[in-house]
Amino acid sequence: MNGAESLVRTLLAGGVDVCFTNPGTSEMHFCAALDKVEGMRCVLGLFEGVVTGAADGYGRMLDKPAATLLHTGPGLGNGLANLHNAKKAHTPIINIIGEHATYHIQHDAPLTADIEGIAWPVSDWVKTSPTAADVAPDGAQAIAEACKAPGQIATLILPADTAWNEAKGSAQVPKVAAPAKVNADAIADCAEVLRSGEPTLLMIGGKALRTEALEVVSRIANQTGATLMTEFGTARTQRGAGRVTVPRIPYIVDEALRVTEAYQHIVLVGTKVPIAFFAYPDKPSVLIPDSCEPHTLATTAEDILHALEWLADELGASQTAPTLQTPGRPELRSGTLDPDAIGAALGCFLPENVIVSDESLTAGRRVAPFTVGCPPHDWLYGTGGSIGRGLPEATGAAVACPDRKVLSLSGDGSAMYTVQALWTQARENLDVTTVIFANRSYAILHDELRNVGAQPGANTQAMFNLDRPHLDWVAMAKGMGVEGIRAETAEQFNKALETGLSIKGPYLIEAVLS
Ligand SMILES: Cc1ncc(C[n+]2csc(CCOP(=O)(O)OP(=O)(O)O)c2C)c(N)n1
Repeated sequence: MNGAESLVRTLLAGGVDVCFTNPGTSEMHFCAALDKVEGMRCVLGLFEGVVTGAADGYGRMLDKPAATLLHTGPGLGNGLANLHNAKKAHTPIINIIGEHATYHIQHDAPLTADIEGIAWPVSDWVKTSPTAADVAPDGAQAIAEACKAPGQIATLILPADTAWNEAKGSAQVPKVAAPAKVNADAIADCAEVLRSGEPTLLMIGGKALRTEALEVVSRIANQTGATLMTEFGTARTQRGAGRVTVPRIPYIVDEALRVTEAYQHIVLVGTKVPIAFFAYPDKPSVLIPDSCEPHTLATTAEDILHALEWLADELGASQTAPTLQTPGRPELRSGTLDPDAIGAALGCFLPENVIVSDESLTAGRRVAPFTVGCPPHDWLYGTGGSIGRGLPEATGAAVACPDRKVLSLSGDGSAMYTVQALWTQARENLDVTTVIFANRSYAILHDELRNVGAQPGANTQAMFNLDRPHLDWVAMAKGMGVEGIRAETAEQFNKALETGLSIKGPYLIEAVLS
């Protein structure tokens, strides 16, 4: 068997059976091996940002890595933004990057590039396999690295001759250590703070946002009087009726500061001290007052559930009742189609177990609260601030969870970065309903211009408005094989959403906002 086949066999034996791909010539032996060995589902993305974003969505939902297959430095480069998002989300991913044959690199052919240099900033582990015999053990190591807590990006670079030369066979994945347990000092410190009666904010992120951990967090808060809040960009939050609802810290600096000013302590669980998305003149970067003392219970890489249960035990909170969300759906709206009308419709129709991929930005900030009382579901937010995440992420989540409906909420600006994801959804017949918030602008940038104290002018209007011409989302969806409809009133949107959520397969709604 050649190196490529040894890698495919290693991946499959290691439980990696989905490959989001956009290949080229240097990956041909790997492609051939994917035909020769059965068992890998290969999902084509028509731009590498779709490939890497889909791998992010897949890994967030299954807590296990998919592989990506990308073509040399430029292909990897096209996928960087969503690898950046995935790294911030601690999503496990294995990138396989084709490279020229080892002896060809010296000649500086057109596609020769510093692939390791491109890979490192968005990877936790990078290796170029030197020979065919190394490919399988390196692949096995890549799986182990990706699976290390809290989830890592492993990038394996495969020179073409290491793929076509003779190899020794597949390799076994080394044992991956379980997440480290927190030490007794962290428990004692946080217990003391929470017992003190001094105003304390319990800030949670990462795996603390899964149902079981959330219940323990709520027991602790109810026992001690601490206030609960989540980080702003959460990779995956389990929410809805019967689960614990926790508000997010606001995006706007002044609003966040107003929320945190009352606290003397902040206890951190799977997150860091909250930091402003951007710096602004005369505003702080850190979103807690100087007088507020941080205490870390558990980092993202540590065993968060274990730490919370230990702390609850220490505080005598193990039997305290958690506060669980009561079920409830809002009334449908009529008339003007604004974010509240969209929120009400989502709250009215959201099906049980749906996965919501949210890149709705300015409009979406008002939408999520309408859905807290809906049946249990997962909500995926942006973690890395790089837009063009939503449509690919929804695509990957749908591949990961074929029995669950996926609802993709996206700003029109964000959706245009990786619109090709719709084609993958059509080709794979993925059960994704996409809602485009067509405000026909980069609305957030209008706000940010005011936030930095500048005045709008002709050039900022030209840079921030998506008019001249208007984007025709229904036509674009149709061109990629996805049925779509435009809604301009609340009534039209309500009907379109009900339709989209009731059919199985991709569907797009262009919500033209007033
Ligand atoms: C890769 C990348 N490029 C550019 C930006 C800057 N940026 C942030 S939000 C935004 C516009 C988003 O527009 P849209 O999705 O329509 O949402 P809206 O602001 O209208 O709510 C841009 C260009 C970014 N965050 N990431």
